[in-house]
Amino acid sequence: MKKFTQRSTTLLLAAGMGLAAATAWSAETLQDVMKRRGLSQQDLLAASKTYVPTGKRDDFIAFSSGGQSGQVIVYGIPSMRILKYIGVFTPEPWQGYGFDEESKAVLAQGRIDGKDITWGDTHHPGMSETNGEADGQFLFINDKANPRVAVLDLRDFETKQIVVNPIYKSEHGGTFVTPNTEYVFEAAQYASPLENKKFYPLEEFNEKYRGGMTYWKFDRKEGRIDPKKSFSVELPPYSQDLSDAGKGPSDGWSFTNSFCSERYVGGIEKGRPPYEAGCSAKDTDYLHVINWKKAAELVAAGKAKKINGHDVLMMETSIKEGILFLIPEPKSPHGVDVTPDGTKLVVAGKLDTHVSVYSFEKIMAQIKAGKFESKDPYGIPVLSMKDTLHTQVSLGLGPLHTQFDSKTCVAYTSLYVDSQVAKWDYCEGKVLDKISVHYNIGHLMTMEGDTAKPAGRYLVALNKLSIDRFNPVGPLHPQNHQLIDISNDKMQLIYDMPLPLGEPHYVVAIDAKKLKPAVRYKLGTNSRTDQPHPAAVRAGEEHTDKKGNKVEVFGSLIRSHITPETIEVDVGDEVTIHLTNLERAQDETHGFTVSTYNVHASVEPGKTVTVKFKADKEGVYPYYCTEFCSALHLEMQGYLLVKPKGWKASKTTLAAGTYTEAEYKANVKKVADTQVIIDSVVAYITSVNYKDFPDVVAMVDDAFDQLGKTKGLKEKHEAFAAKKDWENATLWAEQIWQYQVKTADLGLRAKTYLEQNGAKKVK
Ligand code: CUK
Ligand code: CUA
Repeated sequence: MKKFTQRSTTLLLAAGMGLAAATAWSAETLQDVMKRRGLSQQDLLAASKTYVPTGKRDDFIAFSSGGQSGQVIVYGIPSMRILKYIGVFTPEPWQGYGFDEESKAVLAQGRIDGKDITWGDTHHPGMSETNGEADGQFLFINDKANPRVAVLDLRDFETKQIVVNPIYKSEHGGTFVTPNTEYVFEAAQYASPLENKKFYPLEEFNEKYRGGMTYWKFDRKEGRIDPKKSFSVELPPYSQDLSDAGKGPSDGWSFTNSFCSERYVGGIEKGRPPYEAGCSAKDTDYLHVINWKKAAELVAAGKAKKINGHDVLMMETSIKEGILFLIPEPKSPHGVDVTPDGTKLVVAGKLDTHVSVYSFEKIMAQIKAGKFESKDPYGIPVLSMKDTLHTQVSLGLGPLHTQFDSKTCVAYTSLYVDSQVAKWDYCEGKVLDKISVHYNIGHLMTMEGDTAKPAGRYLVALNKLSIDRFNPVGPLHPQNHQLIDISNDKMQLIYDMPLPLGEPHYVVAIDAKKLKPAVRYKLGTNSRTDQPHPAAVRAGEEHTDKKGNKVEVFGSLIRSHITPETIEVDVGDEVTIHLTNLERAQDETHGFTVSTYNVHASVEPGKTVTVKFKADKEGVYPYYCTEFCSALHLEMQGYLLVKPKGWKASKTTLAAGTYTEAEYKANVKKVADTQVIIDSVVAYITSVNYKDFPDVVAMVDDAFDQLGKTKGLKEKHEAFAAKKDWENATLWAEQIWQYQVKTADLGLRAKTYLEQNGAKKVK
């Protein structure tokens, strides 16, 4: 230990005096590297389009579904560097998600029929919008397997809420938002009886099984979905699929595809043709066109029926009130995407080579004129496909999803079977360019490409197979997100990114400048409710309460100690530990765990987190900080002592250390030397325009916070020294130095930042 601290002083001195190692330059030229690595001009061009130099940031931030991991993956574009995994439907240990009480409460909202469901099949992230444009405030994502929707707040990139769909057993067409995020859509997928736990045999499929479309009311002020103000529209058992919200002229309407409108129920085991045959036998399926604004009014007027306590507008009512229509669409469609100007909708039929572009104006004209070509078996008016189409364009095999460019009329459609992206003009109806991807593309995504104002520039192809793209890692391959430059007439493939967490069906991206995430919480925040945590403490307020067999610790974390450092309980006690991270410094997260009790918390600056467990095993259990937060991180430790029944202590004093006057004096000198460094760093910082750098101002604030903690400690060690208590004198002097190290660490970080970012001398 001694050795280490002396070395640290030397390091601090060296850094403080600007003796940092000089940068070594390689003598290799670009040509050398090209030759050595076998790269072409085209490769270099691609590399220079995606490379983000150290210290620089990406232009766009992507939120990808984590597929079967039930998480969200955040990455930067164009570098494709992964920035974060966010636990949503699934526990995520690093962030303590599912291991602390606050996040367990979020996961518990997603329980179904009283049971925990700790995985999710996430498909479609959706960003909140204001006037049809991505606003960077909230993210929504759906769980196809267990019909749920989650709300994430982009101030801290945390999951805040999970809502369970009250009437479906599966869903898919979510989460799509209305232009001002009034509602978040969730469409059913595999039809089932809407009443919970109702059994009907498949023979009653047509009569008793139903699909639907749910409109979750989003309360932006609260940052939460309001289930009481949410409603659904009952739909036929047609396997509703992807959806989109109207915008501009079509605002107030929603569009939902369907497949298997044949209402086939399979039975391969009984010798019946399988679903795949029965669900694609007819040439067309139905596009559902719903006036959600009017539907909301009808629900408000009491015209809905309560099913499982949830407002459902029954088909009969929707037909009578004229808010629900169907339009035939080509065979087994997948995506439906409304153009940025809201005048057209693009439908891709998986088993057709065409994309069909419908005109919203024509749809409205037909509805107004009451011109319906027929009715479906449930009495829903069916509009003529021919009379509502704007154009059809033959793009290739297996068109799935469509996204839009910042250039007018330009769209990109994924071709699953062809393994290509087609660039085409949806106004003129012609193909502009095609590029191969690897392989079998599902969704594709352009920057803010499903908003009213797409940002263009890049496209990400989300491929289902990666076969030969990456180093083999066993039979389960990574997914392949390919980045394509779309700023020119010809598309250029510039990067392959393996994603190893699950099948990310869809991803959305936003201009990074629109995101304004916080760097710390207000001291004592429960990050899952955004409310002050009732068990938060400030420095000096830490305490432990014991009532009967309940032990409640109100503790704190700060570099580099946990308060308290000993927790004594009796076997069988229920232990609750609340911890507040008192740090203000950026990125000074502390983690917390207790050996073998399956608890973990990530406590970011300002956050208060609770872990809870029953101390049902007598013994000694170390607890510690799980984030390497400082030079003395390993010493950020403590003991949970679980005493056996009827335990009586035989010794009452702790073993004394052996310290000498010389050691005390050495510590006092170390403190004085370090203060010289701190003073010189402070002199440098205040000699330049550091106040023009907000990040530095935060670091300087934090540095002084740490230094402030030395107050009164000098008097303390001197008083012990006067009594020749060398242990206490030495250790309190050491503690001053510990605070100094943290101060100097921050100060030096600030100094380096200023030097590298062109700080200027001030008078
Ligand atoms: S779906 Cu998977 S490729 Cu869930 Cu949007 Cu199309
Ligand atoms: Cu705190 Cu390690």
